[in-house]
Amino acid sequence: MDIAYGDRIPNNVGLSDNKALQRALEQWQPAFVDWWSEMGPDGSASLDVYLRTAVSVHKGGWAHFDYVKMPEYRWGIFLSPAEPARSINFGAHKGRPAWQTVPGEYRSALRRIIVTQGDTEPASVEQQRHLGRTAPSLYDLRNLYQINVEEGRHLWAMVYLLHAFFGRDGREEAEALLQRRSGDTDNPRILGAFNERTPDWLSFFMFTFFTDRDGKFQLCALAESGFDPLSRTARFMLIEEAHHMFVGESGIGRVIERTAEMMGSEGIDDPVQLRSLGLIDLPTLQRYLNLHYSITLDLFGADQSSNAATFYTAGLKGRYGESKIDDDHELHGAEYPILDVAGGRLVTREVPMLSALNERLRDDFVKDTEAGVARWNKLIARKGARFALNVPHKGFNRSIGALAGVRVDPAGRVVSDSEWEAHVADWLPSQPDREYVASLMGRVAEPGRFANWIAPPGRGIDGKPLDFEYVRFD
Ligand code: BYC
Ligand code: FE
Ligand code: FE
Repeated sequence: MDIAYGDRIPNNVGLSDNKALQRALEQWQPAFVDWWSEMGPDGSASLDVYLRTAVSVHKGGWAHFDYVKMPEYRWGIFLSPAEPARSINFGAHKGRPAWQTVPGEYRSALRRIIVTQGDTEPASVEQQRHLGRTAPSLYDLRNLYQINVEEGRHLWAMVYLLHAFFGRDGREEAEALLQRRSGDTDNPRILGAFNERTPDWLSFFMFTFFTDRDGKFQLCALAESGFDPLSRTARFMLIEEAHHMFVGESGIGRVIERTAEMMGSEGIDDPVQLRSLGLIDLPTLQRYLNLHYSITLDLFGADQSSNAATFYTAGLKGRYGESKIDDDHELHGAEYPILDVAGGRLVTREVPMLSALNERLRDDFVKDTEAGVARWNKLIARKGARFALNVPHKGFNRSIGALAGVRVDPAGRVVSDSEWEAHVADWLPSQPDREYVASLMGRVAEPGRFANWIAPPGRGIDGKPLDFEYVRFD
């Protein structure tokens, strides 16, 4: 089905044929707009931003670029095309036709997954709302806003599922999604990482590299769902997610380029000297990496989780690449290694794979992350700098799962509290690191100009030159 752009809510789900649903969503819409104006990008309402909007769900020409004022962005409901005769490909219902409505016995589990996913989307917009004030270029400002409107659309995607399939309690959950606030002590967002601050652009790029990548892996697992509307929704969201991770990887890559250039061509390795040149030294970058990596690892949940086993057996949430895995897709008798502490050291222990599916998805994420960090290291080497970034051990700085409360250093050694205290400033961003990075932040709004601490990108957006006016302020 093509996208109905004439409708108040653009959609390809035939909204105009379902008046009750249309009315319910049209009632939620003003609350969303209010939330956006209160918690969305600070001071952005009158700006003209060169944004991409989805106009089709088919491969190739789905994106349309033009200047848009963000409050007028056409947030809508887009599902990837249905696969004819799709069946459930894992769990106890393997081989049966995929569900087009919610199976009664899994209603609350499914709602919980959708609410958890939905909660992260507005949370990230809230976390990023001040960043526009200090964007290092118009190009970067535009990318931030693109991500923000798409995370807003991801919220719409989950709210559609809640309204269309969960009746009154779905509508209540949809309202609550606009009421929780990132970092609020009384009514916080559901998952830890989404209550952290994103105070500067180094954090923002790390967030989009690591935390949006959790989005990728969770959405891939949901794209496998036997509940077809969730699967189709997740598949369309994944197309947007790719750009978010690109912003993170290329953003950090450009910081590295600037610093490694100075290290390689001038032979300056001393962080103090690099800072005096207004650059972000690589040890500082490593500490930010350590923080965002470990916070994001926690997002995958406990290493052993009965929820995860239930989600899988019920056919609601699969593994990454489920249909490409060669096994029984029910995991009878299968085992999987998880980490544990024994005799003051980290050890691995085999447990039933069904209970370890969070760990397995985390490990898939780890591999993807390592490949990205290896690309950064190539960049460093190409500039002739002698430094390598490391992905810390999976047990480092964890707050969820069996290793919560165990002190593990980035190399994977269990350490005492006093050792931790003595070294934590080498491992995680310190107050002086944060102050230094904050001191670099300041809006650069002249087309084609970039802040000193970051290199320009290789090319512009939508084939436009780097000095294109990606955001207009008048
Ligand atoms: N923080 O059995 P467990 C994205 C709770 S990112 C706080 O392991 P489960 C995006 C848990 O709720 C993708 N609490 O949980 C990225 C449970 O609470 P109760 C988001 C946590 O259910 C960037 C208890 O601990 N999508 O899209 O197996 C920008 C026991 O835990 C945390 C999803 O996450 C935490 N980190 O696993 C914008 C997909 N972790 O019941 C967007 C949907 C766990 O004891 N969510 N808890 O009160 C899920 O599949 C699962 O809920 C989780 C948790 C994998 C997150
Ligand atoms: Fe998202
Ligand atoms: Fe995202």
